[in-house]
Amino acid sequence: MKNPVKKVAAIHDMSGFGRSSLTVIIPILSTMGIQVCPVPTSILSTHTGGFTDYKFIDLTEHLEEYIAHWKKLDLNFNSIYSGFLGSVKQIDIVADFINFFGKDSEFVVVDPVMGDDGKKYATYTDDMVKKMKELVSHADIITPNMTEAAFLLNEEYPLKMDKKLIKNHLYRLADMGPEIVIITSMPYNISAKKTSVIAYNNYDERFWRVDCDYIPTFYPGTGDIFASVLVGSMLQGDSLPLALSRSVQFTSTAIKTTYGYDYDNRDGVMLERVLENLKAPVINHSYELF
Ligand code: PXL
Repeated sequence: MKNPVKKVAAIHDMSGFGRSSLTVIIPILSTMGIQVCPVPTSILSTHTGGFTDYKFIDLTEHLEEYIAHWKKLDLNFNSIYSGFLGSVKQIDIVADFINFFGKDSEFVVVDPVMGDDGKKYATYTDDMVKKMKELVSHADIITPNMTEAAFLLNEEYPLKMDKKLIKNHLYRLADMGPEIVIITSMPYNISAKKTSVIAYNNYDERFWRVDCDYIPTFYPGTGDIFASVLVGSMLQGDSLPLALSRSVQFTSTAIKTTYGYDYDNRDGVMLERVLENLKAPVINHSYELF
């Protein structure tokens, strides 16, 4: 049997309102020509960023049977991509999933979703943070934001923007297991009103930096958007720096498009207005060695 469409197993929550997790991952990867097979970790009425009293349905007790069915079907995936998790036990379940299905995949991405702006998300406990340190050892690529990188490293937030220290942080994260470490939302070049993504590839020992305009606002789900484009781009065969450029360019366009409107930020970026941009080539390869 020949199937030209690549598949990603996406282990994330489904939040009904406020564009994040599966509601952005599915349209982005579908637009990039990749089939998303969701493993829903929980269902929420909204994401947890700025909403209160949301309904949180933890699917931990159903996940093992859900995955057991997939194991019986002998499915395989070109990539496994995990994000928001609902409980400590789910982290073990994801590790088992990676051990079983990861052998046939091109790469495994763990986005260690835990918090932002120096704080943990409401449903994340200290035990989950501890456990996330184990999960990243199963990944080929990790994509923490600066807050999550500080949690993984037991460092103070914000991280100091000293080049040597940043490289040391990236080395230490790579020592935890992943070959490629990507830290987002780094105010490295903030004096030039830029925000940076800084990455390290342990395979060829090169560091990369991609800057984009800093926009003084916050939309939930932008980390999921960044990581989804990265997964799609790497599956299309892009190099790491090109995948970084593509992801930064798309996320930045989505934020800028939305920022022009007077709008409730909790609804996330206006993805539907920019989705078609994913089919355009990267206009300007904005990466540089770091
Ligand atoms: O975008 C990360 C994310 C995913 N899922 C849920 C969240 C958040 C961030 O707030 O609350 C439920």
